[in-house]
Order: sequence, then C-alpha cells, then structure tokens
Amino acid sequence: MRIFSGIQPTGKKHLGNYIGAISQYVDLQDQGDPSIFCVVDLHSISVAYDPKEQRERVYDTAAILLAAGLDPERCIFFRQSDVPEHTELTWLLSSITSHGDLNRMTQFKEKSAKQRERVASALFFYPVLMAADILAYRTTLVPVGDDQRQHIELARQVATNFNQRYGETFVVPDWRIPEVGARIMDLKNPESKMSTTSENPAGTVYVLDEPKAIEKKFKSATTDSGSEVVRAPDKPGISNLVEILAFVTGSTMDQVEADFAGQQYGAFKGAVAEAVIEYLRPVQEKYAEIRPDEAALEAVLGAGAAKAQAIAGPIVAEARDKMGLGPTVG
Ligand code: AQP
Repeated sequence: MRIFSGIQPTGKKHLGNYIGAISQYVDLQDQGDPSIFCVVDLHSISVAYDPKEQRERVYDTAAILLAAGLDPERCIFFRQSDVPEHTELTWLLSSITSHGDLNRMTQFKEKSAKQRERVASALFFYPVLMAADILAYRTTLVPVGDDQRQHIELARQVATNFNQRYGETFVVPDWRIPEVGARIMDLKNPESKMSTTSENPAGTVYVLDEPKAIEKKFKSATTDSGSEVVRAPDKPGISNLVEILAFVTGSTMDQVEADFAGQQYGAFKGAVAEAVIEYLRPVQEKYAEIRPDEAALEAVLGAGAAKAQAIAGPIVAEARDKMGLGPTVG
C-alpha cells in the first residue's frame, strides 16, 4: 500500500484539519510503502496570498505536523514546490482532463463565488494538480476529510483515462475518509464545515489557539433548541460537539451521549472545551519547541523532497515517454 496526502500552508490549521487529516497521517505513517505527506504550497497560491509570508506559513504547517507526531524517519515529508514533477505532471494530465469535469467541482464553485478579486485559473486547475500529486507516486490510498471526496473521484477518473489512452501507467487510488471526524462543522454555523476562510472566526478552533480562546469558542458554540445531548438531523450543533468530544477522548458517540444524558448544554460545552484543550496541549507544547528552528525544518523538508523525487521522477518520465514527448527512450 502506498499512501499520499497533502495539506495547504494557508493560515493556521484548524481542528477540522487536525481531526480529519493530520491525525490520520500520524496513524498511517508506518502503514504505507512508503507513506508520503506533503505541504502543498503550490495549491495555496491558487487564491490570494502574501509571498513575504508564504515560507513562514510552510514552516508553521510543517511544525504542526511534526508536533502532532509525524516522524520524517518513518515517512516521507516534504514541500510540494521542491519536487517539480508535480507541476510537470499537472500539465500532462490536463491534456486528458475535460473542462466539463473541472466545471463540476463544488470547491471551485464555492471558492470562486466567495472571491472578491479576480479568480485565478490556478483555482480551476487545483484538482488537476491534486491528481498529479497523487498519481506521481502511484498512490493506492489517500487519507482526506470528506470535503475532498470529489477531487479524489476526479483523480481516479484521470488515472483511468490516462491508462486507457496511453497504456497502464497510473494506479487508480482509493480514499480513506475517517468514520468519526471526517467533517467537523463550524461552531457558529454548524450547517457548514469548519474552514480556514469562514466568515465568523469564532466558529473555527485553531490548533494553536490559547486555552482561553478555545474555551470561549466552545462556550459560545451555536446549539439547537431542545436540551438533550443527542445527535439528530435537526441538531447539527450538538451533533458536531458529540463527534468532537468522542474523537478527542477516543470514545464513541453513543458513549458520549450516555455520559451526558440529563445534563445541560452549558455543562456539556464546558466539557468539550476542556477535552479539546487537553487534546491539543501536547501538540502546542511540542510546536513551541520545533517552530523556532527554521534551519532544522528546512533540513527535514529538503531530505524528504529528495526521497519524494526519487519516486516521482521515473513515474513522470514514463508518462512523458508514453505520451510521445521528448527523445526516444532506450
Ligand atoms: N472541517 C473539516 N473536517 C474534517 N476535515 C477537514 N479538512 C478540511 N476541513 C475539514 C481536511 O483537511 C485536509 C487539509 O485541507 P486543506 O489543505 O485544504 O487545508 P485548508 O485550506 O486549511 O482547509 P479548509 O479549512 O477546508 O480551507 P478553506 O477555508 O479554503 O475551505 C484535507 O484532507 C481536508 O479534507
């Protein structure tokens, strides 16, 4: 099994990213042959960003992943832009990706609708770059949150199209979406997923938030009418908090409901805040140790890029050759 996943260095990572993606990476790092994780800085330039801060954001994200328990001795961990095969393969794959398929991508529709400035064509191409990230390593399994399902479906389609047109080259990857925590919702607007770009910052809990801020956000979380701590379609706020508490305490959602039967929403929200603070505390402490040493972070990412390129280089060269590009091989 070969595992690959990427995470953007946009802003600060939030609890949804942590539960839906980062914790999966840590759990899976020994299970891949190899497991490959990437800070996808090329994806993040598809929306407005500050070039002066870009490298800092990569270090922030890398340090969060290392603090969470990713071990570069046990997996390959690198920065996307250090391995140019990702961009080359994007162009090759774009030639067999239909415009119509990209037009159907909900993330593009939502993000382009929100954007006030011009919409970059990189945002439209985002799913092709993601397909290239995955296919360049002949990945078999992609751990992601639920919001990335459509992009993985597209990567599967692109691999199939390529293999049919040019001969067996790429592996058609599967996704791994966790049963609990695949879609953590915004605390203020629990009908929408927790997101970096949400309108109300009070709805997003960041991995590096101070305990007081975490407590405030959970205590002011939108709850629903009624008073029972149970999951229900008309109780998205409480359902979300039950899921978060089950995940961070390693319990089940049924158990959380049983534990809080008969208790008030206020007490329940306080308990969720406390559990999340304790869950994130060791990550925050480790982050404070790791983040200042940018030279060490560069060394980790550089060593990872060399290992990643050793895998992607021959695979992308094979795709190029099969497409009739460059000199005859052999
Ligand atoms: N709310 C979420 N619940 C569970 N998993 C989530 N992921 C994102 N949001 C949730 C998963 O996190 C991984 C990394 O996503 P990303 O690199 O796209 O990071 P981001 O830009 O910070 O993610 P956002 O918050 O989703 O950004 P915006 O605001 O741009 O929409 C992915 O595996 C994703 O599924």
